[in-house]
Amino acid sequence: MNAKIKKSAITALSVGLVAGLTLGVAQPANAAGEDIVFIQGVKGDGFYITMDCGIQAAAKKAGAKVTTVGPAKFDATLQKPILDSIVAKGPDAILIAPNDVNAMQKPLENAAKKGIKIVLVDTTVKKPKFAASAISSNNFAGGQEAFKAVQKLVPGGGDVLGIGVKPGISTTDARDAGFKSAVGKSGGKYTFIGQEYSDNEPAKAAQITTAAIAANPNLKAIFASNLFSAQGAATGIKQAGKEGQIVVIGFDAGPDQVKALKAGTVQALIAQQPSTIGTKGVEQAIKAIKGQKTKKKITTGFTILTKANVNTAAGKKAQYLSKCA
Ligand code: T6T
Repeated sequence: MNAKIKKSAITALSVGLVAGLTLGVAQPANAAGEDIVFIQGVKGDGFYITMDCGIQAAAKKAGAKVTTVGPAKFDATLQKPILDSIVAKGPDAILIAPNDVNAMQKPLENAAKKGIKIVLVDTTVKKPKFAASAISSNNFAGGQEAFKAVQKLVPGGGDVLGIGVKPGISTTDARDAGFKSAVGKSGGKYTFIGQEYSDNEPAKAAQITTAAIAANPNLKAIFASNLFSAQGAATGIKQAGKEGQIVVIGFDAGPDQVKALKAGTVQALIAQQPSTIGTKGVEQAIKAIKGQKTKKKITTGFTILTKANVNTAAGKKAQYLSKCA
């Protein structure tokens, strides 16, 4: 029995006693279906938009209601008050992509203590034990994949640079670590010249890119570990006139990134499966609400998009949406 049904059962009990009536079966307050809230990592991001499409489709199928909210920036100081206000309303479950591994730990733990089922979608926190389920890509492996793409595209070796988002985001930190570790194990042909952070601002990623190109004549490849960083890296490459000479591998496959791939500014995109993450998130949340066994950890896959497969059926299916179909 979830917290809301418990609440309504108590209400029914007290109303029945006061009125001196025979008690019937208590109806849950949410008789129309489970009441779930999806808190995105950030609003307006093709990754979370696509995830929301999967969430809404799964909710419709299950007869549940999902309300979607999110902070204007990928920033825990903006996401925490949103979480607090949602928790105060007492939904049955929350699907959330926490903005920071530390800052969102306690607020989420407290929400779970109140009986709200928590499902982590995409990002996680330091100790996710309280969560009914955590669903994400294997982000470390994604970073390693990115380096494999570099090896194929630049077999002669050279300097490579990482552009992440900011320390404390589980996903991008893991991708950055996976990439760096793969460079380290590659036998010395490639030099990792540093990890930069875009703060999720394409303009900052562009600036980092042009500055790195100016300072490193042997720069051969850039790994940009999320959508906005990759978008900015592509802009920087264009501004420096280095299309095709410096390889860019971007994580995610938003419409803008796909355009850059087709134009030859970016050479490979690692597309995640946000819609599947969302669908599975709803499924696990409903199981948790019903008191059924959940899967503590679910890992979803990738599609590596290049010019060669971007227009195939599989390539098209892997691309993110700017709105639900
Ligand atoms: O890469 C995705 C997501 O997986 C990550 O946690 C944050 O950035 C994105 O939303 C893309 O912008």
